[in-house]
Amino acid sequence: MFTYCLHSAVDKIYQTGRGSKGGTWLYKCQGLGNVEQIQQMANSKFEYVRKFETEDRCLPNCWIIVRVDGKAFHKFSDLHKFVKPNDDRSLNLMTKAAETILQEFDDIVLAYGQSDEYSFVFKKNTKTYNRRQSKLMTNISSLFAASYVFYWADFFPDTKLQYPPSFDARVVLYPSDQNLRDYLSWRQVDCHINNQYNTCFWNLVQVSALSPAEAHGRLKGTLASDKNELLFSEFNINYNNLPELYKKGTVVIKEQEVTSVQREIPKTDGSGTEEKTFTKKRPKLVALNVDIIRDTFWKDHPYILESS
Ligand SMILES: Nc1nc2c(ncn2[C@@H]2O[C@H](COP(=O)(O)OP(=O)(O)OP(=O)(O)O)[C@@H](O)[C@H]2O)c(=O)[nH]1
Ligand SMILES: [Mg+2]
Repeated sequence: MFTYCLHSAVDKIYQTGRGSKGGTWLYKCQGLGNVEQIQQMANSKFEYVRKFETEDRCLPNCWIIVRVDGKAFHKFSDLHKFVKPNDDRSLNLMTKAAETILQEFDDIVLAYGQSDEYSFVFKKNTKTYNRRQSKLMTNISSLFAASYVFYWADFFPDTKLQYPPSFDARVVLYPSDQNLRDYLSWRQVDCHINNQYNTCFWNLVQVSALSPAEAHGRLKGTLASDKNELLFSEFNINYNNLPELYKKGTVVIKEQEVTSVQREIPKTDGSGTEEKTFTKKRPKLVALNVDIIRDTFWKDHPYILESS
């Protein structure tokens, strides 16, 4: 509105700078010829309200993690008849949405997802959005939700989307590489624990026809080994043979893809052209269902922790 009034007040105004929210406004006027007058108008008596905005820049030199999580997905998954306890369509759609985020943000070096959540790791010294938390998390959660909807029909061709899903987001900072690895280990252990419990629970309900309360009662106080034993003895399921996608979740990384191209270039002595081979490196997204707790993954992909 303000911009509109200002525009109508002068013959011609060019705006430069970073935009209305927090940036410097610079008006170059033609016609009116009075820059000071325009600056006075820009610094209106309402301008002070901007000072109420809080500084939310992430600490320097820390890994920045943005984690998105589906809102009330217990309801969303029921309504859309997700396979219990793991629906490949949903898990793969989540990864597709995550890949959209990795493509959009160059400084994200890794993403890890399971169930209805995905964590995105920005390199330690990223300058993306000037490290502003609110910018990072709102842009990621909105793009994630938009992508989830955008690609829905590719993964659920026979299921109509009943309502727009949404995802919350939070930012967490980790100062050390070990903290970052422990965070990712925590999420992967969570994936395994939930998967083990849910596999037992839904077999008790769907195969043994226990009520949900009875199934909960049956699993109360059991250890991991008890659950594996239950799966094997009652349902002939060897937990270790379940898909890695269910047990480990998905880690998406950017690997350098090296491609070679042949080009005709002029010879240095000017006598025509010659064919030369050039190599090009570009990041390629790779989704893996592997252990990210042990050292092997980090040794195989050293550039992740080396990125700064
Ligand atoms: N059947 C099925 N359900 C899933 C799958 N992935 C996620 N869910 C559901 O999504 C829920 C995710 O858990 P939470 O994020 O803790 O719970 P929520 O209902 O999303 O609630 P808030 O995140 O607090 O809004 C699970 O408990 C399941 O009900 C899947 O592959 N199959
Ligand atoms: Mg959720």
